[in-house]
Amino acid sequence: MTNTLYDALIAPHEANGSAFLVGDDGTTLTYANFMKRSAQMANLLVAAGVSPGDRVVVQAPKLADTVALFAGTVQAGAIYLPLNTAYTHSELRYFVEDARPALIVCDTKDEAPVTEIAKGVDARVLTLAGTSGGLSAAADAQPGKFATVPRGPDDLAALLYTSGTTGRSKGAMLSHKNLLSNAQVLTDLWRITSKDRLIHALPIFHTHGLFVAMNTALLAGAEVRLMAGFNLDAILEELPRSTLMMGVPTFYTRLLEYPRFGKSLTSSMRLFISGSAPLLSETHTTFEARTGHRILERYGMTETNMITSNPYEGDRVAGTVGYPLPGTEVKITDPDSGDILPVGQTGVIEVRGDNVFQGYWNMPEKTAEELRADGFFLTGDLATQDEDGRITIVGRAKDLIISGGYNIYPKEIEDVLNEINGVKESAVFGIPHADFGESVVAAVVPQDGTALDVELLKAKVETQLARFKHPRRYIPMHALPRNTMGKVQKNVLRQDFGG
Ligand code: MLC
Ligand code: AMP
Repeated sequence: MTNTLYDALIAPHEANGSAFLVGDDGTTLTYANFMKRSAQMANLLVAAGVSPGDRVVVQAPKLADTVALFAGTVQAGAIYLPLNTAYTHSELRYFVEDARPALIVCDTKDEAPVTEIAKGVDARVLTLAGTSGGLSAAADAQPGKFATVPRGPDDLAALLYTSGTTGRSKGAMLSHKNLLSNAQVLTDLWRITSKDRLIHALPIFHTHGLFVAMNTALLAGAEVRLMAGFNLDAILEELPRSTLMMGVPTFYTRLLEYPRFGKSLTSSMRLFISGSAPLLSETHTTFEARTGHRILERYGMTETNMITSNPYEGDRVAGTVGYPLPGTEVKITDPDSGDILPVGQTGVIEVRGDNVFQGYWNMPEKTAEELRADGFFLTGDLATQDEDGRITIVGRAKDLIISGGYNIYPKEIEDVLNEINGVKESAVFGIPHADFGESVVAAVVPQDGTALDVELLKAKVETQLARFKHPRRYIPMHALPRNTMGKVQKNVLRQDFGG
């Protein structure tokens, strides 16, 4: 019996004694032992009552066992649902109530509130406690073999939540084929092999760190230096014995701030890849001048996996995201009519292919709005395409802020602010930020006759939204700038306060 993703990513490593995951403490997990760990996790999931098709929510630290939990979930035929560790309990409650998982895996420190949330949907809770206790210790006691649950290409492997411009987060349903086809294309395009050693400093609850980085490494049998998070010193130390790095633009601007970062530290490196947010041309050029490496920029989305990439061998042009990936169709269309636009004109990127998701969990109407009947998905990103097919992103049709590679939807923050006593209305927007690319600012209009209590706003926001979404500045205003149609002019706010 087959399990599309497991058979391609994990099963081939049964006799592979090479290093797969190398942790911060130097602990190395070989591929063969990772495969065994996956089986132990799968056995544990079944023992915890997880059946094929069930959702497994994971809001846990970045450890080798968290990666094994992903593999074990796939092997057990269940659906992996990773969540940002920065999400508050209020945010977690929404995801849990929407996805109704059979099991929630969380950090030990969150056990009590998570158990409370889990009660509402009858889910079990297990803690991932690192080297001792919790799920890891329980997995040790499980057999290292598991009868892999059959799953076909169209079965779901993962559910990744992504915020929306108009309301609450939507769960993007990703099938085995969506994930595998993209990993295969990228491994091939970027020439990833078992000789590679990847510096992995990205979180593993998003497409970038989990699928783009981890699935390609698994497919190629590459070594992964698994870092708990972005740690400049650790990266500088690992560069001379590594070949590959994937990061958001913030990674590269931070590396460039280190004066000794240059050719000698990066001489063993084969490839630096950037994505999830626009890489400034200036960063690309400075990076090349300092290291001799041209960063390879690619573009993607949670719903679509990767869509385009600059070439491995051809010209990696700063400020562009390259060409549609093999097997992925891209068209640039008029946002109103949906007609394909002539070369060079700005329109919305639409994408179709095996990489494109199956729709939003429990949201058929939202799915129909964004995923056309002919299979094209509307990304909401604005771009132009050259005569030779190269794509340049020029903006976004969606009201979205990208800070350090995290997507922040202003609407979600405005909804929280507008609910607060004394607030008449608010407008949240992004302004340029040297480290994160963009940072969050809130313009707030108090109710008539009241003064704005910024401390109250901060306190309310804190209980409801993850820290990275918090406005870094609150601007009291008498009224928001509006156009003749009554629409808030965020471009005016960005202009006035972005300096
Ligand atoms: C952390 N903080 C942020 C932030 N990350 N604030 C705004 N934006 C961010 N991205 C805040 C913390 O809350 C804290 O606030 C302070 O900054 C320092 O926290 P930290 O944990 O020390 O930060 P650091 O570890 O340096 O993290 C920064 C980062 C991280 C850039 C390394 O955010 C990161 O790993 N980003 C990658 C996101 C990613 O993987 N995106 C891919 C999405 S998939 P305070 O005030 O309490 O000190 C996708 C599709 C695709 O987009 O194409 O890939
Ligand atoms: P997410 O919803 O987290 O998957 O983020 C996807 C969004 O990130 C895309 O719709 C783009 O707006 C943005 N994005 C990803 N890669 C790039 C890139 N290389 N350049 C510009 N924007 C990007």
